[in-house]
Amino acid sequence: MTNSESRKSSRVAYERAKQVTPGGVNSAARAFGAVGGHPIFIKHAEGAWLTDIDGNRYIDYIGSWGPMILGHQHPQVKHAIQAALEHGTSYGAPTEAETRLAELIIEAVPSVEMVRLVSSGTEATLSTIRLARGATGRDKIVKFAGNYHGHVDSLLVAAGSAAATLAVPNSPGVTKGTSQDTIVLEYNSVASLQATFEEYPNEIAAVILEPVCGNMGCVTPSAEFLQSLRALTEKYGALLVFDEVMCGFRVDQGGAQKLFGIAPDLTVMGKIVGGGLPLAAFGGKQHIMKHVLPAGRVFQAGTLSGNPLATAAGIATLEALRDPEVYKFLELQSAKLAVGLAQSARKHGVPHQLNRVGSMMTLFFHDQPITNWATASRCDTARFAKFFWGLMDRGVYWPCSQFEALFVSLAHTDDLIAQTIAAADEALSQL
Ligand code: HOZ
Repeated sequence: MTNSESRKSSRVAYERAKQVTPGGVNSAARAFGAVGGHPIFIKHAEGAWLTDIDGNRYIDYIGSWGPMILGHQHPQVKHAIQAALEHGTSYGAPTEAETRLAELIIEAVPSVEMVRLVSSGTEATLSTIRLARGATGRDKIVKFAGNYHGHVDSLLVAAGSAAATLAVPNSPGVTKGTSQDTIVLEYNSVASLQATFEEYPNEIAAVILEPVCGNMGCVTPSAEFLQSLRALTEKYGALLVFDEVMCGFRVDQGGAQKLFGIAPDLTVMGKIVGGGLPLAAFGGKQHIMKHVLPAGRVFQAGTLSGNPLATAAGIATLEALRDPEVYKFLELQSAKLAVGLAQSARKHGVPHQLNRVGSMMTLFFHDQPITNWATASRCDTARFAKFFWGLMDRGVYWPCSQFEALFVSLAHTDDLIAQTIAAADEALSQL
């Protein structure tokens, strides 16, 4: 058992950080803002374990918010980064490794024929939106409440993740002008999608969504919703954009589009594709991607794009993921965890829903199905916070918000899953 006293160095580090960094963190999602207390400061990560600066050890279910699908310090990834480091850290000029990573992405992700590498998911999304508008000559973008696409101004409307957690779904600083062409609909609502296309038949450039949503907790699309998205965008000449930053290479080697058999026009990728280093990508059909500068005229550039260390980590990770056993193992471990969590919640009479796709999942504190932001936002967040600290005290590092998914990695052995279920059982018994 740990407790707040055993996290004293983190508390001191947090107070110090707050003097020089807004809220003491470099990304709002890390602030523990919805669960109270202070974040733990990390010293070391290995396999499925995190060690904080007080020396406490935690089984990690965040995995850097998704990238660490192979576990921390996976030997292949580590060696690839070390080997790349021998040749320098940044050139601002092309390398063959960038082409190799693009080839691996194209090989894995069914709809992607051409790729541009960038440095973060936000950058990939904003470039994709600009491309969709440039390629179609239209302005309007449809997005779904509770979906989060990075901190792109025009998409910070009814946004999920930290925006939902910290109650700023529409951020101050986003002008009316910037967001006036953003239409927000409810996830999984075919009727509102249909009505929107009927209202704006020639104005919608793209519909963007997380095809497995992780940013309002894990929420899955219905088959009807996915089919309507594809059929309606095709009918009205809009582009379908899958934001697979979280679910790409996660729910399947080919992402949600492979799992569900729906081909989007453009795909946004991040997290796993960079193997834990700052790298993201966007890609799609050649005739659309060829609008990107310098092949076309839609501006896109970046000094650190395709950075050699990040590219090496991405290649090593995607190569490891070519082994189909990886996804079988992730499914097995994740199913065990999900069953264990749900059984404990039932045993202790805690109203809950367990949503899961492969190694992404959320235990929601609500008794009704969670299918969109309207239902997710009704969850008992106070109860979640108590559960969260119950797990932390028992050495399990869980997403610090009801509106985030957890991630299982290859390093989550049977033993660790069993320890986690035991910790969750105790925590649930005390709610
Ligand atoms: N996109 C991550 C999961 N919602 C959060 C990462 C962050 O904002 O720091």
